[in-house]
Amino acid sequence: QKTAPERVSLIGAPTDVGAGRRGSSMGPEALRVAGLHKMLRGLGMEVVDRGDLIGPLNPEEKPVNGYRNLKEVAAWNGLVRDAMYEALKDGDFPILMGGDHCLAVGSIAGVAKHCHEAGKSLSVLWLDAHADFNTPDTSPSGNIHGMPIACLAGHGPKELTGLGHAVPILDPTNVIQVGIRSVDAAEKELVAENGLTVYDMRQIDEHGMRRVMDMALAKAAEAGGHMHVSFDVDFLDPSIAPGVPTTVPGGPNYREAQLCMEMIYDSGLTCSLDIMELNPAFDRGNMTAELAVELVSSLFGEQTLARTHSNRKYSL
Ligand code: NNH
Ligand code: MN
Ligand code: MN
Ligand code: MN
Repeated sequence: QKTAPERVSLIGAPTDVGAGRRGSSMGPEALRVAGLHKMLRGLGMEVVDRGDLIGPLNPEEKPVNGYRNLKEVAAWNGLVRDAMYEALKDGDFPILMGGDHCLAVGSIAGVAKHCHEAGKSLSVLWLDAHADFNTPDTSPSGNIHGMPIACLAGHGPKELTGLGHAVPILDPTNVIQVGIRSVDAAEKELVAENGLTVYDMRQIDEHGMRRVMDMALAKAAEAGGHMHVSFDVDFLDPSIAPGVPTTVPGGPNYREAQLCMEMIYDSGLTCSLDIMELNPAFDRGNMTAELAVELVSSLFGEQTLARTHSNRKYSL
């Protein structure tokens, strides 16, 4: 039976420099208020809240050469990279509390450096409405939260592609996306060319979440080693998760999302997590943060009844 990690480190990155609409800078505190720490402790883990990183304020610039706030995005990502790497070095399971999704570059750069030194391979499970594979040539907005996977795969400004132990930081064929339903026209070609594995909403509709997650986790298991989960809260249907800056209708409902998280736990593959894009300025009360905490509890093994056969072995 897969057990939860012994110690979890929470890392707050209160910034929205990568987004077009402000407010994800309030995400870390909303997750604390929703009881993330208490939930994890209740599941038997030791929890260390490392507090919030302190980076530059949002200058609210217009895009320059296709990038909005690039200097500040790079500074935040350097801080996030170092914090994730340090937590893993201390033997902890790190949870990055974002912050907008541009910070996945630094988060995954820190994880990749750790994996490189430990001789472990790395796969990334990307739960999102968006593919986040834009470059300045394809981005409709210049917002870097739409570009992190492209940057990790080596397509982007050197300030970001160079943040890791190597270029590219991550092999895009080790990225598995679930929940996708908004990809910009020119972004589609890049996603196909770079060999990501993408399970869009149509596949969830046709096969169901169960089958999609079986396939997604089998792919991650094949890569072996360390699986990083990057959870963009806009993955969820806006009817249950309004507190994000860029809602897209037609996302996973409560039950589909919960099954997704339960199956991630069952796989026993996860070694680090991002909870991203939560934006209290668009929330009703704190309902989206509370839902995120509830879903993350499933990812860490909370279940209705003790299951004796829950630890599936995923293979292709
Ligand atoms: N694809 C759009 C863009 O690049 C939106 C990206 N927004 C996100 N991504 N929230 O997760 O501007
Ligand atoms: Mn998204
Ligand atoms: Mn995203
Ligand atoms: Mn988003």
